[in-house]
Formats: sequence, structure tokens, C-alpha cells
Amino acid sequence: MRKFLLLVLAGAIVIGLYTYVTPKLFQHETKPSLKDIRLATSTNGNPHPNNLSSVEQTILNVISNKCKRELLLKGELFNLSKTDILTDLPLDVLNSHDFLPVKKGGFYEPENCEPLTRTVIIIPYRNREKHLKIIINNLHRILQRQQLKYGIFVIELSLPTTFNIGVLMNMGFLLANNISEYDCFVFHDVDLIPLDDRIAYHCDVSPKHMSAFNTKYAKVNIAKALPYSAYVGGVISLRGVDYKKLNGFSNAYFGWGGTDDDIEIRAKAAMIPFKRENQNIGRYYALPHQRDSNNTENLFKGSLLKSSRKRYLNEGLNTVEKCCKRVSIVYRDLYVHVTVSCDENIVMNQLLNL
Ligand code: UDH
Ligand code: MN
Repeated sequence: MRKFLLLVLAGAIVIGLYTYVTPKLFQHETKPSLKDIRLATSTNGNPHPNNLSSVEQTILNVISNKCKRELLLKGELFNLSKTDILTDLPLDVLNSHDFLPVKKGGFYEPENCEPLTRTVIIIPYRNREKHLKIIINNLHRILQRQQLKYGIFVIELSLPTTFNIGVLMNMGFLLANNISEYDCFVFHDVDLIPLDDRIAYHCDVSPKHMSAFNTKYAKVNIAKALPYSAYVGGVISLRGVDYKKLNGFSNAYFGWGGTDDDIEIRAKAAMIPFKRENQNIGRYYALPHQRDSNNTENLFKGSLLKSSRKRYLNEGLNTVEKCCKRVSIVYRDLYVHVTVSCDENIVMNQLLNL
């Protein structure tokens, strides 16, 4: 009798365990704890995200072959917000060679998973070789860790034209679109180095000011680390469709200043105002430099800004090819190097005829 009761009890335990545990296993209800996720997604000292650790495999394999880290950053996995993922980027900005080989021209896509995002980085450039080397190495590292499909375009303005960021961004946008299909465009100063792995290099539905905490301005205002609240200078991201709605950047700003404030006005006018990355995340180290030659302060920026709202649909992306042309395009090992020449007189005449 006792034997029989023991047998029934053992049977009940087995059946109970089976009915309780099996559905959980098959329905993937065994949700990982925050600690597990942090462990699985930590990159500090752990294998490269493309070589997922066994913990990551076990915990995150529940969702097919999408790129897990990218999804985590998008907040689309386990309802975690980006701030739940603790992954500070190691601060070795000057010597980061911690990335996988890329195709000629700097193109990359992860081999082991399907990325959702195709991001292109556009860097306006002239005579900043040291900065360029540093940013390129750092960008490959962070973009690969985020498991993105990406390209990097460096757009240089040939001399003797006074520097003009807007025309370079517009030409970069058009050229990148000619070469491949991108859905997210990141316009990136050459001298701002991302300091946090959580700065997502993919686009939100709104244009975004990514460099929300810039060490250059932190010297003046540690709490804000921005010069003023409407500032969107440094690094921004927006979807291609939104860039077209703004008609890109203005071509009108030759010399230093005004271009960023102008695109901020355009975004408001087009009813897609900029949002800002969380300041604990969007942290960038500003490489120190002096004002460049051929980029003296633009004394007309104040008056140009006043008419920006009226002008924006008539000059910008849709007119840049009237004043600028491509001089060369070189597929370097780590990026595409485009040189363009622009005629300031044509831009000025266009403005007068608006
Ligand atoms: N840029 C170049 N070459 C130039 C000028 C500008 O590559 O000759 C690009 C570069 O990507 C740079 C961006 O344009 O990051 C913005 O220009 P900037 O770095 O000159 O802008 P910032 O606001 O300059 O950093 C402030 C002038 C600093 C003077 C301070 C003197 N102590
Ligand atoms: Mn700078």
C-alpha cells in the first residue's frame, strides 16, 4: 500500500512538473532577468557581439535570426529601455582598432544575423586628417557592435571655396543614395567621438540630435553640455524621407555657424521637430581644435536665419547640384572619400532670385 502511494505521489510530481514546465519551454515564457540580459549584452571585455556568448545564444535565441543587439537598442526586445542596458564604451578613443574587416569603401553588414537598419554616416571634411583617422576607427567599432548594416562617406569641399557644411551634407546624401539604399542618415562632425555604446546609430521617427552631451560645452556648462537649448549641432540622425521633407540643409551658409540652426528651423517648419537623445547616453568627446582657415565666422548667418522658414523649400537638397559637382570618388579601405567643388557665386545668385 505504502509503495503504491509513493508511486502515485511520484507520478503526480512528474506529471505536475511536465505540465508546468513544458509549455513554458515551448512558449518561451522563461523570460530572462535584467541581470541575464545585462550579462548577455555586455561587451566590456566579452567576445565581440558577432560571436555571441553561449549565455546570449541561450537567452536571446527566442527570436529568429534578427540582430539581437540592434533590437535591444531599439527597445524592441523584452520591453527593455535603452537605459536598462549598461554598456559604456571603453574610453580608448585614440587607439580603437577593435573592429572586424570591412569591404573596400568601409561597407559592412553582420554575417550572423539580419540587420533591420541600413545606416549611412556622412562626415563633412577638409584638412582634419588626425581627427578623421580617430573618428573612422571609433565609428566602425560602435556601428559593428550595434550590428548595423552601414557605410561611411567623407565629403570634402575642394579649395578655394569657403567651407560650407550644408552643401557637403546635401551632396553626401545624394551620392550615398546613388551607391546603395539607406534608410537612416547620420550627419556627423569629424571631431566628435561617441562615448557610449547605447547611442543608437539608427533613426527614430523624428529627427534626432544625437550629440546631447558634448564635452566641449561641458567645460562651460557641465549640467547641460550644450550651448543653448535649440542647438542641434554636432551629430544628428534622420530618416531619408524626413531629410527630403526638410529639403535637406540650406546651401546658403559659407563659413562658420548658422547651418545647424537653419536645419532646426526647417524641421519645425516641416512639422517634424528634432528630439534629443538622453543626455546620459548621447555623450561625445570633442577633439580639441582651433578655428580652421577658410572657415571664418559667417557674418550673414543672423539675417539668413531670419528668412530660413520662407526659403527652405526653394533652396537646399533640390538645388545643390546647380552649384556643386562631384570631382572625385575614391573607395578607401575604411570609407568612401568624395571630393566636391562648389561655386559660391551661383549660390548667391540663386538666393537673390528666390
Ligand atoms: N570641418 C572640417 N574642416 C574645416 C572646417 C570644418 O572638416 O576646415 C568639418 C568637421 O567635420 C567639423 C565640422 O565641419 O567637425 C564643424 O566645424 P567645426 O569643428 O569648426 O565647428 P565647431 O563648432 O567650431 O567645433 C568651433 C570653432 C572653434 C574655435 C575655438 C577656438 N578656441
Ligand atoms: Mn569642432
